[in-house]
Amino acid sequence: MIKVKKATPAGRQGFTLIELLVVVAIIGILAALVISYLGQARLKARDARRKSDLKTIYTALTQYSDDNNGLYPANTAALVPAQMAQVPTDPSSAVAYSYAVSAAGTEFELNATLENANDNAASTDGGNNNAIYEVGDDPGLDLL
Ligand SMILES: [Ca+2]
Ligand SMILES: [Ca+2]
Repeated sequence: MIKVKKATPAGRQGFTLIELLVVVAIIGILAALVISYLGQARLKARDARRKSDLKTIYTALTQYSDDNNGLYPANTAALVPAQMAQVPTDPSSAVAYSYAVSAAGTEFELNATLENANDNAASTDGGNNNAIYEVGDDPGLDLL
């Protein structure tokens, strides 16, 4: 038979089981909060990287167009090596960002999928898809 000693304020020997459970629960809650916060921070960092990548590719496409009579390439791989050493890819999937060029080659659109559902950049970019972050010189951004 297990004897449970009653804790008294005077002459305590240690923590009661309840006190230990409360401490463990508090540590668990704090750990969950920290992990959640770090996850959010990393997610936002990846989204910032996606926006920056699209800006970089946009600039390279503009340079390509300047060098090629105002025409954009059929794919972003054509930017290497003259306009950029390497075309950036999505930080999570390492897949190339979606790119489309108009039939005449005079307009383009670039897309990235953002992870942060609270980021309104995808719905305020002027494009035709509120779930996707779109940039380009196509006025309605409706090539993709
Ligand atoms: Ca959009
Ligand atoms: Ca679009």
